Amino acid sequence: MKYLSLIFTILLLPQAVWADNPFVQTCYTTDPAPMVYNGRLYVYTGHDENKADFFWMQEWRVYSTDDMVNWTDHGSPLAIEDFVWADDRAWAPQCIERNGKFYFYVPLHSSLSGTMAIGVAVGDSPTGPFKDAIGKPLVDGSWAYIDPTVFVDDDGQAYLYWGNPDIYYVKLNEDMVSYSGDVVKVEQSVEGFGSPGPEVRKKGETYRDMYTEGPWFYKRNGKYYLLYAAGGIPEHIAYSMSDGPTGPWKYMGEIMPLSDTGSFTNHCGVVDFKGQSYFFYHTGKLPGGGGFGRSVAVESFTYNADGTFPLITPSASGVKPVGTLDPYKRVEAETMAWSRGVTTEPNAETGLYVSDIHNGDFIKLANVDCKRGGPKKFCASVASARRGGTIEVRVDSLEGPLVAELPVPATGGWEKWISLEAPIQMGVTGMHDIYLLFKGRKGPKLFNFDYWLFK
Ligand code: FUB
Repeated sequence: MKYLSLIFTILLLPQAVWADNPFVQTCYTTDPAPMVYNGRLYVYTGHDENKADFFWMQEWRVYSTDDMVNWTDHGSPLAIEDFVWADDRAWAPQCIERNGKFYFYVPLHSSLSGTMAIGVAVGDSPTGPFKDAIGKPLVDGSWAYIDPTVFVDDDGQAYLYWGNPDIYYVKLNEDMVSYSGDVVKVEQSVEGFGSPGPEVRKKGETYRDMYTEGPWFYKRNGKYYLLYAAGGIPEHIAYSMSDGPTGPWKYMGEIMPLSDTGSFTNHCGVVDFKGQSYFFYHTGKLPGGGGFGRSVAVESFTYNADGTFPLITPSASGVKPVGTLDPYKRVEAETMAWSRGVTTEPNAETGLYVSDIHNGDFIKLANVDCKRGGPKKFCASVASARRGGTIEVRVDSLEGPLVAELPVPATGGWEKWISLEAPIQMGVTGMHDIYLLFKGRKGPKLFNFDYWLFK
């Protein structure tokens, strides 16, 4: 037995790992807005409903990672219901931190104006809870008022840009929930954005490009960047640059050209994290997805020496890990590099958990550091109102060596949690992908899953 374990330990050599796109599989997610805070990368998203025939979006969601391959679902800390003046269209958000508070800017359909408006919510942590900061829209009264993007300049002046098909900005006050001066409409030109503004574009004329929506505004090395969805429908991503925060803008070309993503919209966000630049966008690539069933994805890139963008192509392979997952600390079940079949549910006491677990569903964790000695036990917190099932722990692939099997019994309720453990049956050391494969009676939902760890 000792020799067998040794052979398996030797065979289970560390593997090269890649994350996968789209990086959220438990629901449809849209319009990614990344933010780095305290060494962790957060992504704020919209949420397309299942089988939707329009952007009937009800809430925003937050995901985070510290290794770029394992993403933790933080659920939905903000929804239409949190804005008494709004009744529809929880569209593209952005959240930033200032002086220890988190400001979450969102477009919504306003029941006051009957058009679109931009609201701002505030919270004390990057994952909320958030509440409407002012009890009314920040700006209201135009169908063009969507897709806010926010940036605080080095001199402390904050700017909020937004708009489809016009581009607007205001100078935010230091409180981040009010502004000074008027709403300014940016004049679009061929030099600035590839074409003149929508009201003067000539029908039938071919322009170099065309600002559409989804601006993403930031500064890098003294240059200001405005990235945006362009070209009408279908959308590619293009950008303009400027020496000042309010222009004049210079059209710089495409970043993510059109390709077969299955989504006629695209929407980007850019951030640097752990020394690497990342470009977030969305596609329709999740099973059953499409133009109204979108999913967020990420690519890494390197700026050209002059600060311009390279062309970035959507990939299924995603990005390389920039950290490892420690399985000897509690791992939330809703932390995953990939999953099949499962969804997540909120619970006031335990927080988020993994639900909708059926026979054959699985969760993959990438770049898991099993360390030198290797684990002796697999522990998990589970609940089942029915017959339960089994969690198989497999290494490096779904068909990889089965290192532990944890039977899950009926626990008396879908949220009646019990902690269980099962022995690890062979040596697993070093870096591996871990697959938690769920088995049980075919058909019904088997059990719920809150967290796991190795001992
Ligand atoms: O997600 C709804 C809308 O679709 C966003 O506001 C736009 O940017 C487009 O992605």
